[in-house]
Amino acid sequence: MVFTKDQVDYSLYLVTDSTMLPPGATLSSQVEEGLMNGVTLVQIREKDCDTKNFFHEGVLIKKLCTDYNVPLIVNDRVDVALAIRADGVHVGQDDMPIPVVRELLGPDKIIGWSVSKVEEVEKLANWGPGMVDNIGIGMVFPTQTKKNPKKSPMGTAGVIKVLDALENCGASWVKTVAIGGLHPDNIQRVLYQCSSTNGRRYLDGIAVVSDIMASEDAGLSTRILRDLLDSNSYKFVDFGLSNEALQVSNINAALHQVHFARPLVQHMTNKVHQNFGANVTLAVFGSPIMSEVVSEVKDLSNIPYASLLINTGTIAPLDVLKAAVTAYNESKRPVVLDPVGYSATPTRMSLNNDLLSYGQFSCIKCNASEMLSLAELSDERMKGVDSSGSNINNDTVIKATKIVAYRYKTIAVCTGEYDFIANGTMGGHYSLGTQEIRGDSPSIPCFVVHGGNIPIMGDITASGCSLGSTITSFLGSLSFPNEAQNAVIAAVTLYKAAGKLAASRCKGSGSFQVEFIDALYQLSRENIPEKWDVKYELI
Ligand code: 3NM
Ligand code: MG
Repeated sequence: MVFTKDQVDYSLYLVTDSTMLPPGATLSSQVEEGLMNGVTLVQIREKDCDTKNFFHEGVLIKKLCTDYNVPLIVNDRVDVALAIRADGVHVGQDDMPIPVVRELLGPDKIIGWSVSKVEEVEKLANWGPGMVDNIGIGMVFPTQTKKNPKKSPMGTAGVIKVLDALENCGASWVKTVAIGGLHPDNIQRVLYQCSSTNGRRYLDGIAVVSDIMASEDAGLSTRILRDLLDSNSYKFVDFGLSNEALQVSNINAALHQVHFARPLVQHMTNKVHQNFGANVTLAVFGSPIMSEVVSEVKDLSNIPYASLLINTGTIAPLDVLKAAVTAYNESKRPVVLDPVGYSATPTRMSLNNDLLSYGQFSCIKCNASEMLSLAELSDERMKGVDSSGSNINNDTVIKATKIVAYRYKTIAVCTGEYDFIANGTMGGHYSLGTQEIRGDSPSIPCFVVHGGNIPIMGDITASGCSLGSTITSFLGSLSFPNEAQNAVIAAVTLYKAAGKLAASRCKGSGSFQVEFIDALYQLSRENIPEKWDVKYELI
């Protein structure tokens, strides 16, 4: 069988490594288990094999692949690929130059290249079609498989940069797989999060080594990966906790639902926010817990209606935050991020970027200057602009909010005189390849919540942070899919209404704090949103 390039299915790409085989397995037996259960492309990658053995193993694997009608790629060794009549070659950045590989293999063979940087994409785009057919984008996450790696993990954000570069360079012919540390617990998130910003390009597949090669049951491991790839839907929050729960279709119902569920809201937040945030949470029917202990995150995340707020104002250790996000993601409970001072220092930026690459967030809430930085739209002029003195125009803020929502597949909330809420979750759907265009950042829904400025909000500490507590309470209470957007709108609207009421009653910033808790308490219990002097609408 000779494969034409456009017939290749990149969805589940198995890369071999015979140094990690479990007892009783051989290279061939593991590959065959993979082929029987959904592997669509095989690469022999044997770093410690002499030429004779590489050739003989190659002949065996080539025969297997032919039996299963799957193309075979050889890593590095153009000579071995030619000798065993493989379908192509994969090379890294430090291997034989691509134009030479192409010359040796001829125009019809498949050539793959390991890529991690935008410059490398520009290079392959300059070569034009007919040179590189596919790229392995990696390493995405840390891995034990690649000994002495020359690059560090790029996270999903790094993959997105490469996909964007392919779009910007017009390299539409290049197929993409992500590689490095990919396993059942993260592949759906990778497929879901990794799309180009213009919405045209998704990964064509994933490549794995250890998940299959080191598995005691390679067939089962492959099947699990295959099913996750094919499901096309990442349920990162599992609603449906109780039959008694209300369908949350408006603010009134959302408030009823928080009242009913009394969600546990775990805070990993800054010291200034802790006390006020706990009181705000209680006022909106939530049950706050302030804990930054790794050993209990799993237990807390398993409590019904648990939700997590991460606020990076006082920076907790990254490993604690990562453990918490991982636990809540695994328990399929909501996680909200408040990236306080995102671009203020490189430390904060890299911590937040790490979190965003290693987890899935249901909501990201921040002020306009943080949102612009997250969206990479801010320039020097905007540095240091805080939420209160903001002079950034609303169109730019809306654009940034939508970019962030879309990039992180989340609900992005940007606070200010007008609060903007953009929903980039796409219902949890993902797909492979470029054929299906699921919308881009300008096309996602965006709402505005307005009711006038409340300047005194800026005169007390932790008022922004405690909106995070409120949103997290509302999200934690949910029981039905597709309600998250409404819950976030309800939380933001309630918060603004309480702010206005408190501002009308207080004597100064001290009594505003007290009046604000009272107002939240009162408005949640009365639950008559029609009477609030705050509106929201789709823009
Ligand atoms: N190439 P595992 S990472 C072979 O970044 C390889 O280019 C990488 O192994 C790259 O699936 C990698 O066991 C190893 O993590 C991937
Ligand atoms: Mg190599």
